[in-house]
Formats: sequence, C-alpha cells, structure tokens
Amino acid sequence: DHLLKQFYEHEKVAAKSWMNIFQAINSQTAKRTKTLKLTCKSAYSVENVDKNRYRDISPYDQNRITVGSEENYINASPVPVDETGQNYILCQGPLDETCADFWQMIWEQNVPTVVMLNKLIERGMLKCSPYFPSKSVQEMTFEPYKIVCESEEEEGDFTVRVLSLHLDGVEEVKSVVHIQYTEWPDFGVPKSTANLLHLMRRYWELHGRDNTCPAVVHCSAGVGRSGTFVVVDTVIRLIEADTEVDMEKLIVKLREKRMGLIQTPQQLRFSWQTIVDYFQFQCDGSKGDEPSSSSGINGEESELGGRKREWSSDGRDEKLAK
Ligand code: PTR
Ligand code: PTR
Repeated sequence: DHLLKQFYEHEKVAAKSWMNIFQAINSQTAKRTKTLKLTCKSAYSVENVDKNRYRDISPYDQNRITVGSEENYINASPVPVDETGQNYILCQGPLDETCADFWQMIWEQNVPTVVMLNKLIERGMLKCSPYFPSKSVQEMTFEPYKIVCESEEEEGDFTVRVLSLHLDGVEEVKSVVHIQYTEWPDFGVPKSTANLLHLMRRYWELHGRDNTCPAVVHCSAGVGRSGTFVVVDTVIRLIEADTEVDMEKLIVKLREKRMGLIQTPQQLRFSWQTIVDYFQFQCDGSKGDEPSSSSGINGEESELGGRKREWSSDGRDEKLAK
C-alpha cells in the first residue's frame, strides 16, 4: 500500500518539472542554512584553504570531521541518518596533500567501507589523488600510514578491493573494503537505475546491511554523486521500514549536514527513479537482477513523467545556472 502511495506521489511530483522541484529544494536549503547560521570558517582559514579541492564545497563548521588530537581540518562531514541508523562520512576526493589525513580519518573513525563514485581522471582532469593501492601498485605509504592491496576484483562497472591499513608503531591492522564505481560522470547519472542498484546491493553485502559503523562515501567534491547515493540508500531503507518519506524534506535535512547533496535536477530525478524501480521490480516478483530499462531514464518515454527527456551521460548541460 505504501508503495502504491509512493507511486502516486511520484507521479504527482513528476508532473511538475524536476527543475522546479530542484529549485524549491535549493531555496529551502538556503533558508535552513541561514536559520541555522551554518558557516565554513575553518575551511576558508589560511592554514586550511589549500586542503580543499573546490572553493565552493566545504564542510560546515557545525558538522565536520577532524583528525588527530589537534582536531585538524579535513574536507569531510559526518552524515548520520537517525531514522535508518546509518552513518556516512561524505568527503571530497583526497588531494595529494590530504591523503595522509584521509587515512587518519579512516583509522580514527573505524571505517570498514569506502565507496568511491568517481574516476581518478574525468574530463581530462585529475579529480582525485590516487590515494589507494591496487593490483598494479600493491602498496602505498602516506606517513605514518601504509596501505596494502590484499585483493582486487573487477565486477562489471565497479572494482572491489580489500585493503589493509597499517599505522607506524601500532600492532593492530585494520581492514577496509574499497568499492570503486567507475561509470558515473560528475554532474551526470549512471548508465541505468539497474546499474546503480547493482552497486547498492553489493554495498549492502560488503558493508553489511545493518552495520552502523560509518561508511565513507566520496566522489570528487563529495556532494553530487555522493549525495545521490546516500539519498537512494536512505529512502529505500525508510520505505522498507514502512516509514513515510518526503524526498524534498529529506534532502533539505541531509543538506544541513553537508552542502550541495545532489547537484542537478537530473540527479534528483534519477535517484527517485532508482527507488521506484527498486520497489517496482520487487513487486513484479521478477527474478534476476535487472529492473526494466524502459524506466525512461535513458532517453525513452518516461512512464511516470509522461515527458520525453534526453539523459545524456554527461549532465553538465542540464546543470542549473547559478
Ligand atoms: N564548483 C565545483 C564545480 O562546479 O566544478 C565543485 C563541484 C565539483 C561540485 C564536482 C560537485 C561535483 O560533483 P561531485 O560531488 O559529484 O564530485
Ligand atoms: N553549483 C555550485 C557550483 O558549482 O559552484 C555548487 C553548489 C551547488 C553548491 C548547490 C552548493 C549547492 O547546494 P546548496 O543549495 O546546498 O548550497
């Protein structure tokens, strides 16, 4: 029943334009940010400014991760979702100068899983420092941390690596599962909803569906794609727990934890579509792994919106004018 309701709600909303919904979310976010007086002073301070990949994407002072006893700055924000008990840490793709900080965060926050949603190079630009070892470079050191690649498995559009994390002078070794999804362009959407759901299911298996330890989710800025991932995971869990979900409110609320989650109307619509496909596919009782590709997300007629939309793999053109 609640699924059906969700469908109707979705239909109703999709009848408006996604751009309008997205803009409404943005203006509500702006209001909340003002009301809560959220600031980014630490990000802009002289000693930290070089630790940011993008000038306009920073953690809020009121909600950021720090590293070490000196509480050093890192461009990372904890995103706890009380309603689902899940904990995420969203962060930017490390810079060369912040790789050691990144691993320190993984160590100190006891992070068992890292989900990486970007490629190292996108549009011919370095979008993230090569901070993790692989089959070809088996070991990396960022003093005082050493990371060893224990295994690497290509699984279609993502690669799963098991890494071990060593800290100089400490006997304990921590194990980190690293999932790198390589088919999601910045400001764009994945190939299909099935493709993202495949990743989601693997994430649930590897991280443990009920694990409350934080998972680090990052892309290049750690907002667009990472935000989409967290929203999809959260809404699926809420609906499965029979909790009512208001997507717009949820996104505004999550954006109090980290700015800019979900960067384009297209990403918003895609996350919504992925959720619908997840449940539709389960209701159909179909077996196999793939929801139908006629979901309208890849340029076909949308059953829900009833409008024809082109979904280029590169969503940049559709990006909101600032
Ligand atoms: N202002 C930068 C830009 O527009 O390029 C910041 C930015 C970069 C924002 C990438 C989001 C980005 O996407 P993602 O969070 O998915 O890496
Ligand atoms: N579009 C901006 C840019 O690339 O410079 C980035 C941005 C977009 C930053 C949205 C924050 C955004 O969301 P919020 O409304 O949460 O500040």
